[in-house]
Amino acid sequence: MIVSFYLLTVVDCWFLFSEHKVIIVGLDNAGKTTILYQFLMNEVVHTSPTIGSNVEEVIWKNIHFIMWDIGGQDSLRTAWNTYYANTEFIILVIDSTDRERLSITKQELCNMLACEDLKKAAVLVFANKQDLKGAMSAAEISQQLNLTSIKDHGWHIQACCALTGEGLYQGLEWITNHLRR
Ligand SMILES: Nc1nc2c(ncn2[C@@H]2O[C@H](COP(=O)(O)OP(=O)(O)OP(=O)(O)O)[C@@H](O)[C@H]2O)c(=O)[nH]1
Ligand SMILES: [Mg+2]
Repeated sequence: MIVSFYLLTVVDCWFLFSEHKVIIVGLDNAGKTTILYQFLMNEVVHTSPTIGSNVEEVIWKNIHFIMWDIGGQDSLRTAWNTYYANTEFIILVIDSTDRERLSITKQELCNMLACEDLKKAAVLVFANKQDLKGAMSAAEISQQLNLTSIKDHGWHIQACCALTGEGLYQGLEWITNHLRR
């Protein structure tokens, strides 16, 4: 009886005992590196454009995430797929003031979701830079990206500001709830 209860608890909490791979993608200047280091250190770091990637272990509520922040410049995007294997979550970061390039993000998202390696990955979209005048709302971005058409992946969109940290942990909360399902 006690053994089966223990086993049940372990099975229920499997996600606490493993590492979860997260890739942070999005166009250059979206705020990916800023978000990664907010998660790691709770502070805003000075960033320069990422060439290649940064990887950090982020522990939140006893859950271990291995987060890969991948450079978003045009010339680097063709290499994104080298990071896809074993990814559980895609964090797609958007500069909510960058209306002109939202269609490029839409195409990149579409390409990612068609990849076999990301078949089981769920998507968290961060509508970042909500502090800036003229930022698109999460609802507007959701509509532009046609997120409701995504049927074969879990997805969620969260408005945030990486400079203050507002919204970031609500996003992580969605990820952890998704793991518990
Ligand atoms: N106002 C404002 N600025 C932000 C926010 N998040 C990030 N930034 C700024 O946006 C700029 C780019 O941020 P990064 O985190 O370097 O962007 P990135 O997505 O990693 O860019 P690449 O490495 O080139 O792909 C920096 O000057 C950040 O301080 C935000 O929420 N609000
Ligand atoms: Mg960066």
